[in-house]
Amino acid sequence: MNIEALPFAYEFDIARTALVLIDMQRDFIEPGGFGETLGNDVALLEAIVPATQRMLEGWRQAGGLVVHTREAHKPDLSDCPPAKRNRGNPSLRIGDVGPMGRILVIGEPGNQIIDALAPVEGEIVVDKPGKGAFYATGLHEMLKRRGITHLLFGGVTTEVCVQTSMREANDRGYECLLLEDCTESYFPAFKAAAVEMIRAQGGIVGWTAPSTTLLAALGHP
Ligand code: TIU
Repeated sequence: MNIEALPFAYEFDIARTALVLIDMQRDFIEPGGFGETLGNDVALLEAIVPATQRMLEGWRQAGGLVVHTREAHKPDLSDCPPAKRNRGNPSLRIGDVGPMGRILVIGEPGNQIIDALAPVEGEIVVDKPGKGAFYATGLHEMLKRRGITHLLFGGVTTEVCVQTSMREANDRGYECLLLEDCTESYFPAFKAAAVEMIRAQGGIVGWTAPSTTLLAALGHP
């Protein structure tokens, strides 16, 4: 399959491509979670849910592999370096109890993927202690076993966990495309800059395209 993208056309085979949705969890998208404790307006992120849901449904119907990630730590926080927990001045730190349970802790209500994008059987769910999806997760091995060579990225936030994951994937040899309308930042200018820098210099990190282009190619106009 060949689709229009920037900086030039993107070619992929559905059987070798995974849709990777980064950290679409309540902690970042709903009030009372980690995103809000950092002082952010979470409403901005919620706006991408309908487009991301359409992309997810279209990709499932096409039979493509789906990977969901969650930024998540063990309950004893042994995988959360003090440098991460102590940074800045959030109203609640990782591991503290908030309105949706303990912040960024595996199994807590806030750590679940939002209902609209909930994983279904057969999809990969990765709990990641870092910003990147490949650090300390085994994701590369899981994808290699399935013959995956191409990754379509969506999720939050564009310049933090999405961009970090795309760069990690790029260094591991994947051909990466960012779905522009399925990703968002708490800072619109940072999203715009991240999208630009990913596709600059001949696609130094990868390609970008709107999900509507992908869905049209999959027969979902
Ligand atoms: N998932 C992710 O991007 N984690 C963050 O902490 N992002 C922020 O923008 N804070």
